[in-house]
Amino acid sequence: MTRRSTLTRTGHVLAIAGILFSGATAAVAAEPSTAAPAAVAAPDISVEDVQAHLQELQSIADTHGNRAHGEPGFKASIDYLQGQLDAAGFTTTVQEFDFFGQTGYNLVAEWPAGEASEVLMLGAHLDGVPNGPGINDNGSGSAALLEVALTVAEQDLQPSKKLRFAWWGAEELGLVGSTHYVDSLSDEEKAAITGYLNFDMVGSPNAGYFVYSPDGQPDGSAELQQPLNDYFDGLGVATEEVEIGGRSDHAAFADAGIPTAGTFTGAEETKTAEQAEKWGGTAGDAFDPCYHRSCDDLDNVNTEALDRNADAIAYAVWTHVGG
Ligand code: DPN
Ligand code: ZN
Repeated sequence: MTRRSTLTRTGHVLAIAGILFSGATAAVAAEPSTAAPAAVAAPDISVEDVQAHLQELQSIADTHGNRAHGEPGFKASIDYLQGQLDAAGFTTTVQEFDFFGQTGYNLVAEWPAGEASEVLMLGAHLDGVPNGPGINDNGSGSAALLEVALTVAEQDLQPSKKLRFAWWGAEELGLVGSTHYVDSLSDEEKAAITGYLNFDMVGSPNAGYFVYSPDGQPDGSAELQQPLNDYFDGLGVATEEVEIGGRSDHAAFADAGIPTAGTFTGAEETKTAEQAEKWGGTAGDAFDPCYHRSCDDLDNVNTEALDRNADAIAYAVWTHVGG
């Protein structure tokens, strides 16, 4: 795995320098297992299956040059996920929007079982920046969420609410797809969404274990967040709360008054000595030295972080809507 200690900023429109980290929420000795804590019968998501989706996204980027908004590699990424979800029995919709003279796409997949009056939504942005394959940012969140959705289907989960998964377009250009989606909902449809969980960068090579701060951002929800925290607590992995503000796709939901939560393993910020002590990895290096760079490829993923986050997503789904 290639790791570089310097970071070339790439002029993306989402400056993330304003991210604030607040104190540790737990600090317990790490344990090797990633099995879910016993109380909820959530499945252990196969990280090999998540990696297989990442391989597909990498090969799409290899074929088309990238997976960015308006480029054929983005639409090919949408087609790959939609094919998987359709075959598993999801009801899928591709929502088109126009941005910068190019057609953008959101993929929405609803699981047919479950009471329709209440909806739990989970999302990840599927687009990358133009100059790389975008495997950690955000193939990681996209692939983890896809595998959780496929596991919902495999287990034929009968949830207590509708489960709706979404993969957003044009996040890298200013949260365009997710904002378009929320704007397209009626007041009634917005009111039916009881929460939105966001997964953006969950396999950073020099990983940190960040959970969205319920207090530090508009409409952060402690109740929605809780199972994600509980999952890491159960593994004995310390987490820190992070205030992501308007820097990922939960923002449009938060603006609409919908409770939000999520996880994150870090971008271009530097890991401190204290963080390396509790999480391993390299103090003084970025969490993701390849953030927005051409080296954000298959080698730029921490398998353990990806595995833990995929399992945490499943644990949150099964805790919130039963199984
Ligand atoms: N929004 C991410 C990106 O796509 O560049 C970076 C990021 C993700 C920042 C999650 C904070 C939290
Ligand atoms: Zn990005």
